Amino acid sequence: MKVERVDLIVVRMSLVSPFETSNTRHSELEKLILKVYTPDGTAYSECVAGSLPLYSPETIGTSKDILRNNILPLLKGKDIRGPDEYLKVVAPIKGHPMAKAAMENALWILQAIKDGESLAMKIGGEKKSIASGVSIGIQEHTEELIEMIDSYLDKGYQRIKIKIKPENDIRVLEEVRKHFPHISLMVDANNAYSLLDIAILKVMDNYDLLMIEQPLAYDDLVDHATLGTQVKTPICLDESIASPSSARSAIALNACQIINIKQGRVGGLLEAKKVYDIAVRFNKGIWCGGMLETGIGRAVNLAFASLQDFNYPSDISASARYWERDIIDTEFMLNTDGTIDVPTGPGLGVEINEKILNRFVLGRETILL
Ligand code: OSB
Ligand code: MG
Repeated sequence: MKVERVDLIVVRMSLVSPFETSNTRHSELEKLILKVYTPDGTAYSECVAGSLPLYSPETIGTSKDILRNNILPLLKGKDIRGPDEYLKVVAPIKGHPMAKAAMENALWILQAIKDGESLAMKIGGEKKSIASGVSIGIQEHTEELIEMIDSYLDKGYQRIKIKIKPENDIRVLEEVRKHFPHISLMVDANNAYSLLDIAILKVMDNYDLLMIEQPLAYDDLVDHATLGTQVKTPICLDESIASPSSARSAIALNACQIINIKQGRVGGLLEAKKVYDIAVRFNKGIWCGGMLETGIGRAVNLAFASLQDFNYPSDISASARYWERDIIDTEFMLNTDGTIDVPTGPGLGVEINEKILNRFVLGRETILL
């Protein structure tokens, strides 16, 4: 595949309801979309970086910069045989997994289209549908949270994840468990605690949580390992797993029992498959995380989540949970058994609506290779 041109398109889109975590609150999100041109065809892909470095060090700005000045120049004039070769070509560039993943995803998609296969097939995914969970942001009033949980349970989601932060944790869990004593429930702290909070974290053992996701700092495997000796609730890592090698470190240190794998966070589908393989080999729990992607990125996540050995519900919810208007026309629906079907058409298997996409554009930069 010869990449001849890439458009870096920044869009702003409105969420159906504001999303609050321990460190951000958004009712709109900016997204970086790539349109990649080759002589064989074009493909869209999505970069999962946010506009601010609050989830990881990367941003839309750094991703554009690294793509324009470092990744794309390395592809110039080369016939890249596939994601494997692509990773070797960009290997000298340290870090920036989200920027690398955005381009890698496009190459997978182009390859899948060329071979007339779905992306899921291309990466070896076998599941026809995936177990779906929903991630709910921090709510100002717990009654609202209870109502939201109730309505998501009604729709059939297989597990509920709620965001927590200090002051918004035990009190909330107490209420939620009072209303829903037996549901599959987990929490995500997005780094909001430290080992100084060990007393609070221990109290969370009383709420029969499926897991606690990323309680401590994004780069602190050692403290997560220490925490694991003090609490019974399984620890799941998200932000801390930035690559296959950090997955190996986390496992060697016994820093987690479960890994939330986000292909964008670890540098693309090939790297994500390595994390998956490592986790499977060491009997760790695994599920596919999300970054409030547009339909483009969510189609990639669905393909990834179709790998056989994912053993917890993933953060891949129905389209209706995310955008007022998505930039794909295909709607992902929640089946009554709480699953979502994996697209089967060639490539992403979804229809991108360029008219709608153009309506959301904040800026577009064309790079000719
Ligand atoms: O921490 O898992 C997270 C969304 C954006 C950034 C980080 C996270 C999340 C979510 C939502 O929890 C997952 C989704 O449904 O896309
Ligand atoms: Mg998380």
